[in-house]
Amino acid sequence: MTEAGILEKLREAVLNGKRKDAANLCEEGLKAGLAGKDLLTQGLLAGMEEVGRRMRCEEYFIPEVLVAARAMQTAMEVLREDLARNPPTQVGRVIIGTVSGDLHDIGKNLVAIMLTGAGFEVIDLGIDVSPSRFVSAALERQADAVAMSALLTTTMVNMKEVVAELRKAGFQGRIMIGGAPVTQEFAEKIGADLFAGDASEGAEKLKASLRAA
Ligand code: B1M
Repeated sequence: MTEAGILEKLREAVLNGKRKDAANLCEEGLKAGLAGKDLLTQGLLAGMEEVGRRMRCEEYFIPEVLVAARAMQTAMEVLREDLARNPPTQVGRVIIGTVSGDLHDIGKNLVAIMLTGAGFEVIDLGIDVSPSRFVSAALERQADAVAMSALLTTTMVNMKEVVAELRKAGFQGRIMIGGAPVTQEFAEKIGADLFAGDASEGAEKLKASLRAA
Protein backbone atom coordinates (compact mmCIF):
# COMPACT_ATOMS: atom_id res chain seq x y z
CA MET A 1 0.00 0.00 0.00
CA THR A 2 1.22 3.57 -0.69
CA GLU A 3 1.85 5.99 2.20
CA ALA A 4 -1.23 8.00 1.20
CA GLY A 5 -3.24 4.78 1.11
CA ILE A 6 -2.16 3.84 4.64
CA LEU A 7 -3.11 7.30 5.96
CA GLU A 8 -6.50 7.19 4.27
CA LYS A 9 -7.26 3.69 5.56
CA LEU A 10 -6.17 4.77 9.05
CA ARG A 11 -8.57 7.72 8.96
CA GLU A 12 -11.36 5.35 7.91
CA ALA A 13 -10.45 2.82 10.63
CA VAL A 14 -10.91 5.52 13.31
CA LEU A 15 -14.11 6.74 11.70
CA ASN A 16 -15.51 3.20 11.74
CA GLY A 17 -14.17 2.36 15.20
CA LYS A 18 -11.97 -0.51 13.90
CA ARG A 19 -9.31 -0.64 16.58
CA LYS A 20 -7.36 -3.70 15.34
CA ASP A 21 -7.23 -2.26 11.81
CA ALA A 22 -6.09 1.09 13.20
CA ALA A 23 -3.30 -0.53 15.24
CA ASN A 24 -2.18 -2.74 12.32
CA LEU A 25 -2.15 0.22 9.93
CA CYS A 26 0.02 2.20 12.36
CA GLU A 27 2.48 -0.71 12.49
CA GLU A 28 2.46 -0.97 8.70
CA GLY A 29 2.96 2.79 8.39
CA LEU A 30 5.95 2.83 10.74
CA LYS A 31 7.52 -0.11 8.87
CA ALA A 32 6.94 1.72 5.58
CA GLY A 33 8.92 4.69 6.99
CA LEU A 34 6.05 7.05 7.83
CA ALA A 35 6.67 9.29 10.86
CA GLY A 36 4.56 8.61 13.96
CA LYS A 37 3.42 12.22 14.03
CA ASP A 38 2.15 11.99 10.42
CA LEU A 39 0.26 8.80 11.23
CA LEU A 40 -1.19 10.66 14.22
CA THR A 41 -2.12 13.95 12.57
CA GLN A 42 -2.99 12.83 9.03
CA GLY A 43 -4.52 9.48 10.01
CA LEU A 44 -5.86 9.26 13.57
CA LEU A 45 -6.62 12.93 14.22
CA ALA A 46 -8.00 13.42 10.71
CA GLY A 47 -10.40 10.58 11.51
CA MET A 48 -11.39 12.18 14.81
CA GLU A 49 -11.93 15.52 13.10
CA GLU A 50 -14.44 13.86 10.77
CA VAL A 51 -16.05 12.15 13.80
CA GLY A 52 -16.52 15.64 15.28
CA ARG A 53 -18.07 16.91 12.07
CA ARG A 54 -20.48 13.97 11.91
CA MET A 55 -21.38 14.51 15.56
CA ARG A 56 -22.28 18.14 14.84
CA CYS A 57 -24.48 17.03 11.92
CA GLU A 58 -26.09 14.39 14.16
CA GLU A 59 -24.87 11.60 11.87
CA TYR A 60 -22.83 10.21 14.79
CA PHE A 61 -23.95 9.90 18.42
CA ILE A 62 -22.18 9.04 21.69
CA PRO A 63 -21.63 5.29 20.96
CA GLU A 64 -19.93 6.01 17.60
CA VAL A 65 -17.74 8.65 19.21
CA LEU A 66 -16.69 6.29 21.97
CA VAL A 67 -15.73 3.42 19.61
CA ALA A 68 -13.81 5.86 17.41
CA ALA A 69 -11.97 7.13 20.49
CA ARG A 70 -11.15 3.58 21.56
CA ALA A 71 -9.73 2.83 18.09
CA MET A 72 -7.62 5.99 18.29
CA GLN A 73 -6.34 5.12 21.77
CA THR A 74 -5.43 1.54 20.78
CA ALA A 75 -3.53 2.78 17.73
CA MET A 76 -1.80 5.51 19.77
CA GLU A 77 -0.17 2.74 21.86
CA VAL A 78 1.61 1.53 18.71
CA LEU A 79 2.89 5.06 18.06
CA ARG A 80 3.86 5.80 21.68
CA GLU A 81 7.61 5.12 21.35
CA ASP A 82 7.96 6.96 18.07
CA LEU A 83 5.96 9.95 19.36
CA ALA A 84 8.09 10.13 22.51
CA ARG A 85 11.20 10.47 20.33
CA ASN A 86 9.60 12.97 17.92
CA PRO A 87 6.68 14.67 19.66
CA PRO A 88 4.10 16.38 17.43
CA THR A 89 3.38 20.09 17.79
CA GLN A 90 0.45 20.50 20.16
CA VAL A 91 -2.37 22.95 19.50
CA GLY A 92 -2.32 23.80 23.21
CA ARG A 93 -2.50 22.35 26.71
CA VAL A 94 -5.89 22.11 28.44
CA ILE A 95 -6.78 21.31 32.03
CA ILE A 96 -10.21 19.69 32.19
CA GLY A 97 -12.44 18.53 35.03
CA THR A 98 -15.95 18.29 36.44
CA VAL A 99 -16.50 20.90 39.13
CA SER A 100 -16.73 20.46 42.91
CA GLY A 101 -19.61 18.34 44.16
CA ASP A 102 -20.35 16.89 40.72
CA LEU A 103 -19.66 13.24 39.84
CA HIS A 104 -20.94 13.22 36.23
CA ASP A 105 -18.11 12.57 33.81
CA ILE A 106 -19.50 11.15 30.56
CA GLY A 107 -19.81 14.56 28.87
CA LYS A 108 -16.50 15.75 30.29
CA ASN A 109 -14.80 12.61 28.93
CA LEU A 110 -16.31 13.25 25.50
CA VAL A 111 -14.97 16.80 25.55
CA ALA A 112 -11.52 15.44 26.52
CA ILE A 113 -11.68 12.97 23.61
CA MET A 114 -12.64 15.65 21.10
CA LEU A 115 -9.95 18.02 22.40
CA THR A 116 -7.34 15.25 22.07
CA GLY A 117 -8.67 14.52 18.61
CA ALA A 118 -8.25 18.19 17.72
CA GLY A 119 -4.56 18.02 18.70
CA PHE A 120 -4.66 19.36 22.27
CA GLU A 121 -2.66 17.92 25.14
CA VAL A 122 -5.37 17.21 27.72
CA ILE A 123 -4.74 16.94 31.45
CA ASP A 124 -7.85 15.41 32.99
CA LEU A 125 -8.31 16.15 36.71
CA GLY A 126 -11.41 13.92 36.88
CA ILE A 127 -14.58 14.66 38.84
CA ASP A 128 -15.38 16.73 41.95
CA VAL A 129 -12.47 19.08 41.24
CA SER A 130 -12.05 21.94 43.71
CA PRO A 131 -11.28 25.50 42.58
CA SER A 132 -7.80 25.30 44.13
CA ARG A 133 -6.99 22.12 42.14
CA PHE A 134 -8.04 23.80 38.88
CA VAL A 135 -5.91 26.83 39.71
CA SER A 136 -2.78 24.96 40.81
CA ALA A 137 -2.93 22.61 37.80
CA ALA A 138 -3.43 25.52 35.37
CA LEU A 139 -0.47 27.44 36.76
CA GLU A 140 1.90 24.51 37.38
CA ARG A 141 1.27 22.98 33.95
CA GLN A 142 1.27 26.39 32.23
CA ALA A 143 -2.02 25.56 30.56
CA ASP A 144 -3.42 27.47 27.60
CA ALA A 145 -6.96 26.76 28.74
CA VAL A 146 -9.11 25.46 31.56
CA ALA A 147 -12.26 23.51 30.62
CA MET A 148 -15.00 22.84 33.20
CA SER A 149 -18.06 20.65 33.04
CA ALA A 150 -21.13 20.59 35.34
CA LEU A 151 -24.36 18.60 35.09
CA LEU A 152 -26.22 19.84 38.14
CA THR A 153 -27.88 23.19 38.67
CA THR A 154 -26.49 23.03 42.20
CA THR A 155 -22.87 22.56 41.04
CA MET A 156 -22.71 24.81 37.97
CA VAL A 157 -22.54 27.78 40.37
CA ASN A 158 -19.13 26.47 41.52
CA MET A 159 -17.77 27.44 38.11
CA LYS A 160 -18.01 31.08 39.15
CA GLU A 161 -15.52 30.57 41.97
CA VAL A 162 -13.08 28.76 39.68
CA VAL A 163 -13.20 31.63 37.17
CA ALA A 164 -12.66 34.19 39.95
CA GLU A 165 -9.79 32.22 41.51
CA LEU A 166 -8.09 31.69 38.15
CA ARG A 167 -8.27 35.41 37.35
CA LYS A 168 -7.06 36.32 40.85
CA ALA A 169 -4.07 33.99 40.41
CA GLY A 170 -3.21 35.76 37.13
CA PHE A 171 -4.18 32.94 34.78
CA GLN A 172 -4.02 34.37 31.25
CA GLY A 173 -5.44 31.43 29.27
CA ARG A 174 -8.94 30.73 28.01
CA ILE A 175 -11.69 29.46 30.29
CA MET A 176 -14.35 27.28 28.66
CA ILE A 177 -17.46 25.88 30.32
CA GLY A 178 -20.22 23.47 29.36
CA GLY A 179 -22.64 20.82 30.54
CA ALA A 180 -26.39 20.27 30.29
CA PRO A 181 -27.59 23.16 32.54
CA VAL A 182 -24.91 25.63 31.38
CA THR A 183 -25.73 28.39 28.87
CA GLN A 184 -23.95 31.14 26.95
CA GLU A 185 -25.68 33.67 29.18
CA PHE A 186 -24.35 31.96 32.30
CA ALA A 187 -20.83 31.88 30.83
CA GLU A 188 -20.97 35.63 30.21
CA LYS A 189 -22.36 36.26 33.68
CA ILE A 190 -19.50 34.49 35.47
CA GLY A 191 -16.78 35.82 33.14
CA ALA A 192 -15.86 32.60 31.32
CA ASP A 193 -14.43 33.16 27.83
CA LEU A 194 -16.21 30.38 26.01
CA PHE A 195 -19.33 28.25 26.22
CA ALA A 196 -19.91 25.12 24.12
CA GLY A 197 -23.09 23.11 23.81
CA ASP A 198 -21.37 19.86 22.87
CA ALA A 199 -17.95 18.25 22.85
CA SER A 200 -17.24 18.77 19.20
CA GLU A 201 -18.21 22.45 19.34
CA GLY A 202 -15.98 22.81 22.42
CA ALA A 203 -12.91 21.54 20.56
CA GLU A 204 -13.64 23.74 17.55
CA LYS A 205 -14.29 26.88 19.58
CA LEU A 206 -11.22 26.48 21.77
CA LYS A 207 -8.96 25.84 18.79
CA ALA A 208 -10.33 28.89 16.97
CA SER A 209 -10.04 31.05 20.07
CA LEU A 210 -6.40 30.10 20.71
CA ARG A 211 -5.54 30.62 17.04
CA ALA A 212 -7.02 34.11 17.17
CA ALA A 213 -4.98 34.99 20.30
CO1 B1M B 1 -27.35 12.33 37.33
N1 B1M B 1 -28.54 13.85 37.09
N2 B1M B 1 -27.40 12.59 39.28
N3 B1M B 1 -26.26 10.72 37.43
N4 B1M B 1 -27.70 12.08 35.52
C1 B1M B 1 -28.83 14.24 35.71
C2 B1M B 1 -27.84 15.28 35.21
C3 B1M B 1 -30.31 14.81 35.86
C4 B1M B 1 -30.68 15.83 34.78
C5 B1M B 1 -31.31 13.63 35.91
C6 B1M B 1 -32.74 14.08 36.13
O1 B1M B 1 -33.12 14.36 37.24
N5 B1M B 1 -33.53 14.17 35.09
C7 B1M B 1 -30.27 15.41 37.31
C8 B1M B 1 -29.83 16.87 37.42
C9 B1M B 1 -30.96 17.80 37.76
C10 B1M B 1 -30.49 19.20 37.86
O2 B1M B 1 -29.53 19.54 38.48
N6 B1M B 1 -31.20 20.06 37.20
C11 B1M B 1 -29.32 14.45 37.99
C12 B1M B 1 -29.26 14.23 39.38
C13 B1M B 1 -30.29 14.97 40.21
C14 B1M B 1 -28.33 13.37 39.99
C15 B1M B 1 -28.17 13.05 41.47
C16 B1M B 1 -28.31 14.24 42.42
C17 B1M B 1 -29.18 11.93 41.78
C18 B1M B 1 -29.25 11.55 43.24
O3 B1M B 1 -28.31 10.99 43.77
N7 B1M B 1 -30.36 11.91 43.83
C19 B1M B 1 -26.75 12.44 41.52
C20 B1M B 1 -25.69 13.53 41.76
C21 B1M B 1 -24.34 12.95 41.99
C22 B1M B 1 -23.32 14.05 41.97
O4 B1M B 1 -22.88 14.42 40.91
N8 B1M B 1 -22.98 14.57 43.14
C23 B1M B 1 -26.62 11.89 40.15
C24 B1M B 1 -25.83 10.79 39.84
C25 B1M B 1 -25.70 10.22 38.59
C26 B1M B 1 -24.95 8.93 38.31
C27 B1M B 1 -23.68 8.77 39.13
C28 B1M B 1 -25.89 7.79 38.60
C29 B1M B 1 -24.74 9.02 36.74
C30 B1M B 1 -23.39 9.66 36.33
C31 B1M B 1 -22.41 8.64 35.82
C32 B1M B 1 -21.22 9.31 35.22
O5 B1M B 1 -21.23 10.41 34.72
N9 B1M B 1 -20.12 8.59 35.25
C33 B1M B 1 -25.85 10.00 36.36
C34 B1M B 1 -26.34 10.14 35.03
C35 B1M B 1 -25.81 9.15 34.01
C36 B1M B 1 -27.26 11.14 34.66
C37 B1M B 1 -27.98 11.34 33.31
C38 B1M B 1 -29.02 10.21 33.21
C39 B1M B 1 -27.12 11.33 32.08
C40 B1M B 1 -25.97 12.34 32.10
C41 B1M B 1 -25.06 12.07 30.93
O6 B1M B 1 -24.02 11.46 31.08
N10 B1M B 1 -25.47 12.50 29.71
C42 B1M B 1 -28.65 12.77 33.50
C43 B1M B 1 -30.02 12.88 32.86
C44 B1M B 1 -29.93 13.17 31.39
O7 B1M B 1 -29.14 14.02 30.98
N11 B1M B 1 -30.71 12.51 30.62
C45 B1M B 1 -28.52 13.01 34.95
C46 B1M B 1 -24.71 12.24 28.48
C47 B1M B 1 -23.58 13.28 28.34
C48 B1M B 1 -22.82 13.02 27.04
O8 B1M B 1 -24.19 14.54 28.27
O9 B1M B 1 -22.84 15.44 30.20
O10 B1M B 1 -24.67 16.84 29.12
P1 B1M B 1 -23.60 15.84 29.03
O11 B1M B 1 -22.50 16.37 27.99
C49 B1M B 1 -22.85 16.94 26.75
C50 B1M B 1 -22.98 18.47 26.79
O12 B1M B 1 -23.56 18.94 27.96
C51 B1M B 1 -21.57 18.95 26.54
O13 B1M B 1 -20.99 17.93 25.72
C52 B1M B 1 -21.68 16.70 25.84
C53 B1M B 1 -22.19 16.28 24.46
O14 B1M B 1 -21.20 16.29 23.51
N12 B1M B 1 -20.65 19.21 27.63
C54 B1M B 1 -19.67 20.14 27.48
C55 B1M B 1 -20.52 18.64 28.83
N13 B1M B 1 -19.50 19.19 29.49
C56 B1M B 1 -18.96 20.11 28.68
C57 B1M B 1 -17.86 20.95 28.87
C58 B1M B 1 -17.52 21.82 27.82
C59 B1M B 1 -18.24 21.83 26.64
C60 B1M B 1 -19.34 21.01 26.44
O15 B1M B 1 -16.49 22.67 27.90
C61 B1M B 1 -15.62 22.60 28.99
